[in-house]
Parts: sequence; structure tokens; C-alpha cells
Amino acid sequence: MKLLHTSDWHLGKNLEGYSRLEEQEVVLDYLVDLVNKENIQVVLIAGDIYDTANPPAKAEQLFYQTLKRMSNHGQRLIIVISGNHDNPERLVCAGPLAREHGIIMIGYPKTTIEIGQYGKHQVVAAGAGYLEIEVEKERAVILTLPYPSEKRLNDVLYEIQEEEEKKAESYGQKIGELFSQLEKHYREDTINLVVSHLFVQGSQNGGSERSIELGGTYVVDKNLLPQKAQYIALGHIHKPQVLGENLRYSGAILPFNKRESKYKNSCNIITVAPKEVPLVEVKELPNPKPIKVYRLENYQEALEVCKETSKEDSWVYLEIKTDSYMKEEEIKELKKWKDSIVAIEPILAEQEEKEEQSFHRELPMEELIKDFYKSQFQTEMDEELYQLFLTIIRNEDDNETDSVSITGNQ
Ligand SMILES: [Mn+2]
Repeated sequence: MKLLHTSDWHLGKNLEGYSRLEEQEVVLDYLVDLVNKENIQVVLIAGDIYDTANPPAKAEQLFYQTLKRMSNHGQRLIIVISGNHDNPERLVCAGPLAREHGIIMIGYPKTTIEIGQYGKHQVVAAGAGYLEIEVEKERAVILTLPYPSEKRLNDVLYEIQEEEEKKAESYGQKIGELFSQLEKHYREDTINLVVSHLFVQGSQNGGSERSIELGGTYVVDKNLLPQKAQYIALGHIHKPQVLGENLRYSGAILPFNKRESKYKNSCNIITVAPKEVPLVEVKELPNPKPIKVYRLENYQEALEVCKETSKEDSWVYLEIKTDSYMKEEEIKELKKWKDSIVAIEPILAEQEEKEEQSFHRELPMEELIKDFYKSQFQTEMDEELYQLFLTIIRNEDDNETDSVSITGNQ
């Protein structure tokens, strides 16, 4: 069986207010060509299809168009799960229409998919959190775990009141327990896979996480994932990475901010048969409009950069050292040369000194977070969020909080 693993499309995401849909379209076009060229039979999309729970109509349109083209009239199976950015109910609401195109959409952990025909293929067995597919006489058992917020996880794992004490178990333990139940569906004559949207320990963050999954609360140890799985297709971290031969983040389809521009984006092609070690090929994705960051000594240098880059398709950040705030005419002049300047950040001399100092000083966590927040969002952290942060680092009992709304940007 030949599969494609991709995730974190974040359709509808903006860069400082600028739409990225055109770029997303270019990359998705590439993926449609790729699945045809490589004769991919099954596509796994591991969550964060959209950037927000309420995506713009154009983003939804792009999603449906892409799935339709990828499926090629149901010749190819596509399995989509929700990530922390997706609204699970909304993501799957086109499911009944998608089915005849061979598209399976899963919003919540422990969802049971209907058995039967999907496009040209079959779901031959299914239960809460798993399905068995048949594609050209080969069978695969796929465990599906869409983003499991702590609340969703409690809802699906413990339905009975008596199990209240189990809620106190760590997030990782709960995930481990769920997987050890699901893993029983694996067989020797099937290809055994997982698709999930999770923060697994060992991941290097991609750059856009401003998450409060600090202190390990929402992190899952990789040893708690099904050891018998031949391939585990993960979404959530935007930087592609290998946590084990069979355990990978495909990474996002584009760099979504300047920190993410430091690495290349890719997707994975997996060729696998029952009982065999899969063959994984990493395919680099096109980056139609790269994000470039320039740190400049003065206004003149900035002007030079704008002239040099005026003809190329790129997003530009200018960080300009200056003694005073920049004049409006100067900003206009820069934008006249380069129209895709996303931000001009004056670095005042005193600010630079402070940056250097704070780098060397050892501040308590309570103060560092305020500085960090201010440097990231150019505004003071509000009191509610600050208190929430304190609660977490002081390790108070916070099990009832649903982390979806406050988890970061990944
Ligand atoms: Mn994401």
C-alpha cells in the first residue's frame, strides 16, 4: 500500500493580516500532482486543516476542491482528522457528501465510522477509534486519534461516574490507555497504522507554538504510542521530524511565520506491506513566496534591500536599527519599492541593549513569561492569561480546563 502523510494545512491563515491562500493553493496543487504521479492509494491528513474554528469560505472551498481532485472520483481513499485548530463538528459536516468520493472525515477521538463503500474502496470493519480499510485487496487497520483535548479525552474515556478518580491520571497516561485498547485491533495480516494530532515528547518545536503546554502537561511520551504500529502519522508540530523510523511529523505545508521560515516544508510517502518495515520518502514542498527577515544597521540599508527584492515574490520583515522612530515618508519610500513588506520593526538602541541584558540575566519564570509575551505580541500579557500560566507552572490541579481555547498556535 502506498500512502501520503501530510498535516497542518492551516487554510485561511494570515501573515500579519496578509492572506496566504494563493500560496496554499500552489502547494495543494503540487500535492494533487504528486499523489497522481506517485500512484498514492491512501492520503492521511493529520489535522489542522484550517487555521481557525470559523474559517473563511474561500478556505473551505479550497479544502473541498483539493480533496475532490485528490480523490480522483473515489479512486483514492482520503482520511482526514481534526487538529486543535479545527472545529471537529464543522470539519466533518460534509462527510455524507464526501463519502462517495472516498473521503473519510473524523472529528473526535473514539469516533465510529460507518462500514461500507467509500468511493471505489471499502471500510470492512470499524469501531470506536479505529477502522479497517481494503484497497486493492490489501487491508490496513488504522487507529485514528483526532486532537484529544483533555476535556474530550475525559468525555470519551470515562463515561461512568465511578471512574472519576481516573480523571486525575496524567494526559499521557490516558492517551496510552486509549492506544493500548485500540492496538488490540492490529493483526498480522494487516498493515497497522496510526493517524493522530498530538504533541509527542522528543519533538523540537517548529516555531509558532505559544502554547502553555509547558511543564509537560499536554505532552505525550512516545513510548505510550502503539509499539506495534508500522507507521504513526502525526500532525501538530510544524517542523518536519522523525521521532523514530515509524513515528513522524510530516510538518506543515508552508512556513507560517518568520521563525518557521528557517526550515523547509515537506510531506512523506510511505510504502508498506503487512509485517514489513515501511519505506519512507520525504518530499520537499514548493515554497512559492518565502518569508525573509533582514536585520539592518540603518534606513539606507533597508532601502537597498527593498530595491534588491522588489522584483522577487517574497514576504519581507525589516528590523532596522535606529535612534528614533521612523518617519512616515521613510516607510512609504520602502513600501514603494517592495510591496510585500509584512512588518517594519525599528530596533531602538536602548531596546537592543535590553535584549542583550535579558539574554544574560537569569530571571524567574514569572517575569520571563511577561517579557516573552511582550516581545511576541507587542502588548502586555493580560492578567487572566498570566494567572493561568502561574497555575500551570505551580502545578495546581487544573484537570477540568479544556486546553483548546488557550493552547497555542501550532
Ligand atoms: Mn498546526
